[in-house]
Amino acid sequence: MKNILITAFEAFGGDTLNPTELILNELPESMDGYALKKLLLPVEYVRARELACAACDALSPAAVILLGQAGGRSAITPETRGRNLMYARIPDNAGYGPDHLPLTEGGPEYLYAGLPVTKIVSQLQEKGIPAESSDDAGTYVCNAVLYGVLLHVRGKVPAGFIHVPFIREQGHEDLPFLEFETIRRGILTAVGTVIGELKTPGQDDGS
Ligand code: PCA
Repeated sequence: MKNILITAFEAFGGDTLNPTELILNELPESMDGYALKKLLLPVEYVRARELACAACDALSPAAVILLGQAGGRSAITPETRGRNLMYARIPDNAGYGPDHLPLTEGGPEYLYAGLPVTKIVSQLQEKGIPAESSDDAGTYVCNAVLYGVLLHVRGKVPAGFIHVPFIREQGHEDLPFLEFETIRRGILTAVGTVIGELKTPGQDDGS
């Protein structure tokens, strides 16, 4: 069975949970003939990138789906690109707080995700799940892993990142959130979209 690597993050920034960790635990072990290989990443610039790239080498996945939380957003947002920039508003969980440094010296400013972002968004919206594409994965650890993995796989493996909002249980009452069940259904749908694209590339995406 071919592998799909799916990563999520631990809690950070004063939160005691990260919705992506809960979602990772809820995903099935396999879907539609693909083994879903789950990896929980620390919210640390250096180690998260290293661990994600090492998993790509070890698993030779057919696709890589990276998940992270974007507090304050109100929709599930597949990212179109990663940026060669680290800026930490708060230090990462290892205490590292880079202030406008490149992720990879001399690397391209942007690397573009290989997942079918437009199709994921439309399939989520068809199910009534709030979704929109994003071209700004931030400058924190999520972007670092996205950029690092895209650089590592060099276009040979479709890889990308999906940010999800807070969930109610996190108690950020003044900020947007989605119900956990909505996000869980959304990520399952997105994984299904990626698998569909692997099986029949380029169908019904207008190309
Ligand atoms: N979100 C952070 C890092 C970990 C996470 O879930 C980010 O957007 O960079």
